[in-house]
Amino acid sequence: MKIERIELRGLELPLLQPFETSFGRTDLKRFLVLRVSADGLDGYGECVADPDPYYLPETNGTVHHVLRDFLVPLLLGLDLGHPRELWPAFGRVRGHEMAKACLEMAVWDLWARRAGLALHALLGGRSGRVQAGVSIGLQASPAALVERVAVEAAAGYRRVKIKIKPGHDIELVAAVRARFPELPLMVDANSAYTLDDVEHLRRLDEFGLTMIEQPLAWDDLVDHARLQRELRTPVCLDESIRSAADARRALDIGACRVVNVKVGRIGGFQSLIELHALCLARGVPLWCGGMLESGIGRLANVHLQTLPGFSLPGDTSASSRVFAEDLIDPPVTVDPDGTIAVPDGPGLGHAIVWPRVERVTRFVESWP
Ligand code: OSB
Ligand code: MG
Repeated sequence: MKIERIELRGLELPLLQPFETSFGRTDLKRFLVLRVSADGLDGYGECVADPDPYYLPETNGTVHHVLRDFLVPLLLGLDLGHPRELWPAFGRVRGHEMAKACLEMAVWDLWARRAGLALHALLGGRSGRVQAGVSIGLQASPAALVERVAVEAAAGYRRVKIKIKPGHDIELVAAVRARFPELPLMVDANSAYTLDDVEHLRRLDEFGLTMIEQPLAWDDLVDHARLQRELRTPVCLDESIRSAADARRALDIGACRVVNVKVGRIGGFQSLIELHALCLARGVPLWCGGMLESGIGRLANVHLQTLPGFSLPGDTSASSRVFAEDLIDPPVTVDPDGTIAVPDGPGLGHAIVWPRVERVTRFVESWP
């Protein structure tokens, strides 16, 4: 297959509620979407980069640059026998995982549609349902957080994650635990602590958390290994794992006991397939993170969680928690039993509502 046309759009979607983490606060999602075309069909990819480099180094600007100047010309010169060939073909470009992943995702979607397969089938997954979990941002007060947790628990989510940062941690966990003693609960620090906080973080051990996500630096493995030796609570890595090789190194030195995977953070589906095989072989629990994706990226997350190594509920929640109107129809919904139906139609499996995409488009660029 030769890709004939690639279109990049910059979109803006307001969030229903501001989302606050240790690294910042946002109430408008500004992101890139790609459409690739061949043989009269289109495939779609959503990029997880933000306008700023506060989660990881890539931004919408760096993704745009790397796509336009390197990855798009490379893809337009290929005759693909399978989308798995893209990951090694992109190998000469170091880093820029988010840029690689969104272009690769669009090609996998197009390939699946052309083959009449659901994306999960092309990835080696199954149909059926996946377990939903939810990530709750920092709130104005512990009481407000407990109320948010109550709403999500009542909606059926099988695991709740709350964001923490220094000065807003132990008392938040204590407040949620006091009201929900049995709820599967975890925390995510987005790199807000250092090894000086080991004694403080040890206080989390008494709350029976399923894990603590990315407590230390975004690019660290060694200090996390030291911290994990001091904690009973399992450490889960997010930011620090940007490839299957990173996951292997992290597991080899005991930097984590659980892995959060985001396809945009590790460079795409082929990289995911390799990381997934590693975790499955080593019996390491794996779950799918989220980046407040619109329906395009959200559906991709639903499909990939059908691979057998995804043993824990992830961060994929209902579209309606995040956006007043998603770009897909139907949106992603969560049943009262806390599960999401996996679409069986070709590719991502739900229609992309093009007039909505156009309404929220701020710029378009296309190649050739
Ligand atoms: O660390 O998992 C994270 C959102 C943006 C950036 C980083 C993270 C998150 C989330 C939200 O936790 C998960 C979601 O609902 O998509
Ligand atoms: Mg995280």
